[in-house]
Amino acid sequence: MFSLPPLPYDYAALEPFIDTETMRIHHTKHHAAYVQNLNDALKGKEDLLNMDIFELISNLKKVPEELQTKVKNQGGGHANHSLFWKLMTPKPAKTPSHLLMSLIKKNFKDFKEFQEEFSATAMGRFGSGWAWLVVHGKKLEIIDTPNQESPLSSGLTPILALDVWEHAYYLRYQNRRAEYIDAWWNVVNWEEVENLYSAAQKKKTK
Ligand code: MN3
Repeated sequence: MFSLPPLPYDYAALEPFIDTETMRIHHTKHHAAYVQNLNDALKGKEDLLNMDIFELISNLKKVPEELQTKVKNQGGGHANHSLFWKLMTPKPAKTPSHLLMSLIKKNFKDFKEFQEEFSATAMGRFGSGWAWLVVHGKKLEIIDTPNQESPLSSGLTPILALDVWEHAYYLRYQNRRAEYIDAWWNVVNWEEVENLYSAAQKKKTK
């Protein structure tokens, strides 16, 4: 069975950038529903229910064909939000560490250019979905996905995630997605981005 992971901070911790009520509803209603729906969809399939969520999403072929769409949507929702919470923090470093910064500069010219490209990708995602920084071979790339599709299902490793579904910002920002994106940069957990990058490197050399 999959379960809702607790937030690593309290619901008010990301104020004023992400408001308390949005965090509460997003976690206890939206994320919780993905977990519940995933468990319901996989009822009786103990082997799948016992998998790590990120392993499951990385290996959709292991799921019976008639359940793949459900797992992609509900399991993707669970995996994506589990990452998203950890990638925000009330006590962020202003910029990435030396290692991460040098990688960003190598792949995107400079930090400002990287932020602009990421924000533009998040703005450009039509309808619901996510913007991502992913590890693709030796490169870092910015991509977006529709709905709850995870980059993991395409063999890419996400190290930064931004939810641009309206439920992620509508209470405070209404239709102003750009303001939400600008605010979100203030709570990015760069330390966790680097942890995910390092884990991706270790996985590759295994
Ligand atoms: Mn969401």
